[in-house]
Amino acid sequence: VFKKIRNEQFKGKVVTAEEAASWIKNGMKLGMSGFTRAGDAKVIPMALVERAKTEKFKVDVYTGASLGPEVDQHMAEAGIINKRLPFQADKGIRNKINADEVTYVDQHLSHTAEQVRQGIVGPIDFAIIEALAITEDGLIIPTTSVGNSAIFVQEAKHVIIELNVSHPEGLEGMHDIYTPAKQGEREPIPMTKASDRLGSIGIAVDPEKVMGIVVSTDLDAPSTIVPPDEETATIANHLINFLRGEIKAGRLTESLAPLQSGVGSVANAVFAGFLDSEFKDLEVYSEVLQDAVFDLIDAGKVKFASGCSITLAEEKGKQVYGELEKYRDKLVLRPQEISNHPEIIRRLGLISINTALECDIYGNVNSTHVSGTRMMNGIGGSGDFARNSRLGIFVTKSYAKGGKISSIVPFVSHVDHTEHDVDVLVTEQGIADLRGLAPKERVELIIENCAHPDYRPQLRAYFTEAVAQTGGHQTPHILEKAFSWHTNLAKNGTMLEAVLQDQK
Ligand code: 0RQ
Repeated sequence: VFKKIRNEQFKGKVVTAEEAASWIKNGMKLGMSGFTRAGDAKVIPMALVERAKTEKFKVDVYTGASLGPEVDQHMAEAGIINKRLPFQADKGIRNKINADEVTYVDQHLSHTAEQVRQGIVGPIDFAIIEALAITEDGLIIPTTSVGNSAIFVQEAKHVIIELNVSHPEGLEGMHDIYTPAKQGEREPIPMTKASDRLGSIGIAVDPEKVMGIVVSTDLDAPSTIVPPDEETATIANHLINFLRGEIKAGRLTESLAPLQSGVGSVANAVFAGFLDSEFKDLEVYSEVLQDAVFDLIDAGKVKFASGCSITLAEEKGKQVYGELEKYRDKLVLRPQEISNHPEIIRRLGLISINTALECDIYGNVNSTHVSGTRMMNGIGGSGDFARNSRLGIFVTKSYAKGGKISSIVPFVSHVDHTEHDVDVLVTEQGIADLRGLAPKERVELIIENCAHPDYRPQLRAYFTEAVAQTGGHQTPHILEKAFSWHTNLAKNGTMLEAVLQDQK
């Protein structure tokens, strides 16, 4: 342990998780490390869960993104989370959110740091940060993610460090911590390439603010990603053919442009699809680096990857962390306000690929709310990227739940990405390039290329009726029918007209 605490001012601060947890009082606001199950503080949350057995209290939990089971399952189920932001992806907390037991702020991931800096989110009582080491200069070296840790440490009243001795030492040097000044006093972010380094290898902290250091050996919970299936592989193929067209049109070269992909099975499958492509010298400028990114590095397809966290399935994690040296000069981990910063996304001209739950005939996308009301995970970084990238691409299967749900609907039941932010839509059926098209021009393209064949006739019928009824307004809708597909699903268990007719 003392090899990892390399600054004298920190050495006397080691305490137990129980002691650190006892400092946390009812009503406090915690800024915790962790992004998509990577780099979370783990033992202090579990000590809080233990305390909840004999004491009633609630805290607000702010993080980088979704956390592993310690917080988003166990703390949630213990009933000690009052408010949570900006992203989650666990059934335990999702159920509490949708049962009105946890208040959830679903936020663009680049926005949290700005709101912490302004004191809108906060003031933060404790930053609880997992660390690999504390350097001679007193820098906190993060572990497998950076998330919002730097801004939490900067703005919190007190800091607790979870020194995790199980992570590989080779992670040191992979982080690039750059924190913009407050708005109004800010310089341009000095980045012109995905591989640029802007800051220091760790998070600067006033030693006076560090109340304790808790030693931990718990590893990150592995990602639960499922391997590509036939349909997600087909989605990847459509997308790759589309990118070939962009090269032919002279808008891209074989090294494309820096790539971003969202979290989840579809997004990972799309990246896996690049393995068999002719594209080369690719760069990744993303937030989560999932398994497929490392496969692409191994295959020599990706020459550099910038992210904010590394989230791997169990086997892939063993391989990557077992030979970290191999990836050292090809990787950098940044704070999420940099990985997701609109200024950088626009400057680098990213190709961004994120996942929709549903999309409507005009191109609006819902990524977060099942049937308009129930929270799934959250918008995450998808909005940061979609709006500001060169190409905002959304992928989804054309149907869900065995065909009872069409992913293409007349009107999305919740809007995360407006028709202005969605350039290209891809399903296993095909691809719709919506760029430069007016709403009515997009309709047939989306129906013919992306909707499941079973649903095409009823989508066309809706549009025809909407045009007739409005006399061809800019965006024709029949307001009393716009959500009829969702109400049919709720009442009768399917959106499919043919089945509904049979039921009658
Ligand atoms: O349900 O798990 O019960 O089978 O939704 O769908 O097809 O497995 O896809 O794992 O990629 O998740 C949008 C949720 C997709 C995710 C979403 C049901 C479907 C299945 C999952 P089951 P799939 P994925 C980077 C950027 C938003 C945040 C984001 C997500 C389950 O990708 O949260 O992109 N994205 N952030 O059956 C009802 C529909 C449905 C539906 C699918 N129309 N109605 N249920 N499902 N379509 C991440 C960060 O920023 C951190």
